[in-house]
Amino acid sequence: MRQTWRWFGPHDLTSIDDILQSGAEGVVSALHHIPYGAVWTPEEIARRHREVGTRRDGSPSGLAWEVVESLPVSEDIKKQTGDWRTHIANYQTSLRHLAEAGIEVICYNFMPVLDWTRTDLHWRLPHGGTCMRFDLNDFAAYDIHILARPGAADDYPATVVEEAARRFARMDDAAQKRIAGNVTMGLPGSTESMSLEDVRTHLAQYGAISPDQLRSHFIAFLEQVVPVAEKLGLRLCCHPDDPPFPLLGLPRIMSTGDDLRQILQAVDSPSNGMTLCSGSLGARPDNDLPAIMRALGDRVHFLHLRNTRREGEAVMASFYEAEHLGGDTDMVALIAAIFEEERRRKAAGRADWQIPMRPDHGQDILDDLGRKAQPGYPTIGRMKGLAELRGIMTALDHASVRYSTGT
Ligand code: CS2
Ligand code: MN
Repeated sequence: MRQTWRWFGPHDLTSIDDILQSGAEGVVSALHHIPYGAVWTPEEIARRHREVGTRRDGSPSGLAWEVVESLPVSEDIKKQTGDWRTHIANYQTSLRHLAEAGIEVICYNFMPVLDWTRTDLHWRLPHGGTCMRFDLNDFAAYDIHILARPGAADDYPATVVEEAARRFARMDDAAQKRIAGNVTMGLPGSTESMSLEDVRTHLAQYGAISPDQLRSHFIAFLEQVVPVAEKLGLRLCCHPDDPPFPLLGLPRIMSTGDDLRQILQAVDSPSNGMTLCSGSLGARPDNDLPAIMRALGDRVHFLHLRNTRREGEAVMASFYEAEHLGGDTDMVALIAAIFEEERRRKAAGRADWQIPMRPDHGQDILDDLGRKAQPGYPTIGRMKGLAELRGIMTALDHASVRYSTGT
């Protein structure tokens, strides 16, 4: 695996100098200031390349921008409305520019309206640090009572509907605003959330789009961009839904191993790949991460390694972001499955045998606390996560060489 680190650009509280100290070998970044649907120009791409390659004192960092996360897919493309055809043409142009700049791995997602969704961005843990949490009862309180989405109560079990009503009754204005803000914070690179009116407008626009229809829009998009990516030698990789179940009545179509398989098969090219995000998929009990890696591994072009702890065995349940080795996903088994895939690729002579990984979110610990980092992206918590993951990688690697029984 190639160890990488997500960097939001010059305003990121974690500097390029800090990233060097994490031991990461490469950088994951995006041009967050360019509006969705617009072209990423060679000049803007070159600027980010230079920023990644330079330390605070002006000397070379030795790091390169290796993975794009994300080249966003516009809401118009997802809904096939407005300028969606132009947006697809612009996407193709951006891919060309990225290929010319030598970047091969391009992550994106196909989640309508929201990216990752949590109810609490700083949930206090027994050890004194904080993490992000999705509380189903709080989320239902937001959906049914704060957003007041018609028919929302039908989407939750009766016990959740009752608890949501109790919680809502105890919330003052500030608490309601906090939850409403947290729920829509997950838009990458943003520190702002959407107003209730914005959310209602977005939901109304998705009104009649079924999961099957969204899937067909997704496939139409892939049919246009994958051949271009293939010609350019790029690897596209779709990030799964986070959390991996429908929210606010919006369709979600990248939540399970079967969902991923369908999309990979629909446009059957090595350039049509996925980002395996263990924290996203792992929030659902019927997703077996090592099994998904073994089944779909040859199309996994990027890895997000983190862990969640579920509270309950229902598909839709509360969870929090656990320590990287401390959640429901067996990280050792998952890394072993990744190594197996890498060995297979290496034996087949594939140039892309080493899959880039990054520690996805981290808990806020020590000096992270009170620092206004992008939620989920504290410096120290992620460094701890990366160090733990690196420990497993080193141990498995070492064991396969030194302690192999030779059988
Ligand atoms: C990321 C996602 O912060 C995160 O949880 O994994 O925001 C991810 O960048 C996008 O969904 C990928 O398009
Ligand atoms: Mn992720």
